[in-house]
Amino acid sequence: MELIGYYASPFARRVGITLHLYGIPFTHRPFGPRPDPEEVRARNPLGRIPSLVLDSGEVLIDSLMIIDFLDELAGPQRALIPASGERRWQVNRLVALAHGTAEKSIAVFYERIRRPPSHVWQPWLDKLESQCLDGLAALEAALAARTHAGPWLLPGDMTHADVAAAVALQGINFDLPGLVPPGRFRRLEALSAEAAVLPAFAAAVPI
Ligand SMILES: N[C@@H](CCC(=O)N[C@@H](CS)C(=O)NCC(=O)O)C(=O)O
Repeated sequence: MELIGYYASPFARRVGITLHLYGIPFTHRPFGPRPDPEEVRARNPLGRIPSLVLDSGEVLIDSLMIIDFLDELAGPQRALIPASGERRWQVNRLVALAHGTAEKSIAVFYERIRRPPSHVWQPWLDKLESQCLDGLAALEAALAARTHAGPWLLPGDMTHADVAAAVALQGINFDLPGLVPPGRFRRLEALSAEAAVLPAFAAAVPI
């Protein structure tokens, strides 16, 4: 199995971390859409990362769909989300929030870095940045509302929601230094620090 996409992408990184957490062997091909457009487009007609190339040669695209596939491969005992029930939609609810926050952060990144300064529309950039911060604030509020002990968003073991939340915050701090002042989302920072020391996170660091 081959994972296409560098870990500076929060979407590729979450897939890489999930593969490591599940103990699924894979080869990482750290291509990116800008330095390696042909390599990326050869696996994904949309020219985006991540893609997962299966041993059969079949290619899966989009981190959410890839992780859904990996959950089945890992099986119900190891999957970071139950197959059904309330906890499943609670995990997905929080993943959507964290994943959406990461999407907004990438939109900010493209506005700031890729667009010529003369073509940046500041009110649009301001809106994207505040959507990004609002997403983080909602995750922080979810952590503040917990009635259970432990570092994670939901009671018990770490779920996809925690991985997605940690990846979103770490990705924002990597791509957009200064956007989030340290201490602003201290519960989320604590969750992120807890996740960052796990071998799966350490094996998939953005460069
Ligand atoms: N919904 C997709 C988003 C993937 C995505 O936007 N990847 C970015 C890198 S972080 C990309 O490849 N952008 C290039 C482009 O859209 O042209 C997923 O979850 O995998």
